[in-house]
Amino acid sequence: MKKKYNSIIAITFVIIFIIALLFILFYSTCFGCNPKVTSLESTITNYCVFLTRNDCKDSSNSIIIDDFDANKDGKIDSADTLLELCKNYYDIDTDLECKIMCGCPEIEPSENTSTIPLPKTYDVAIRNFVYSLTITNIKVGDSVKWTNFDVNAHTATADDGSFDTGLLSKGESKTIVFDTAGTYVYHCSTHSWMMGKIVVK
Ligand SMILES: [Cu+2]
Repeated sequence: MKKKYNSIIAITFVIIFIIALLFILFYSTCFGCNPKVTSLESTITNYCVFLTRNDCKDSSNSIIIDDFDANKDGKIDSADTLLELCKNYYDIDTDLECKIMCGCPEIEPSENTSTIPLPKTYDVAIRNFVYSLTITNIKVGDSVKWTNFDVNAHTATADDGSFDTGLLSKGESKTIVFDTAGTYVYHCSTHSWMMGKIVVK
């Protein structure tokens, strides 16, 4: 009776040992599961930190992650950007939502820049001793480009000395940027009767 009891204990231990061994074997080799697939979520979390630090304002979506299972189908996908990966993996529709999920502030930075009009350049031709535009209305940050088409050299020189194209020979041009609002009357330094005006608002 005691001998039978001992053998039952022994068999139980052997079974427990085998089960424990199978567990260890299963988790160490993962039986075909890809560690890259299982670590995607932690990778995204890690890259989120990177995104929040460097890329929240960057709409170019530049962080590339190689070889992860973006579609959760158990297969490794080719290289993708962090935001594409993040959107696929969490079924998120927009870059912004993914950025917010990563901890970026809820502002789409591109909105600010897109509403500011780009600076323009206005052409003023010099022909037959005349500036083609006598009054040029521009905005702060815009530029005026003078081009001389005469054989004689001309300048566009501010009366108050704030700008000067210098002598422009035939075919030469000079661009001046106007960063300060105001009215700028100018003339040609070699032909004082030639006059023009720039109004910067
Ligand atoms: Cu002149």
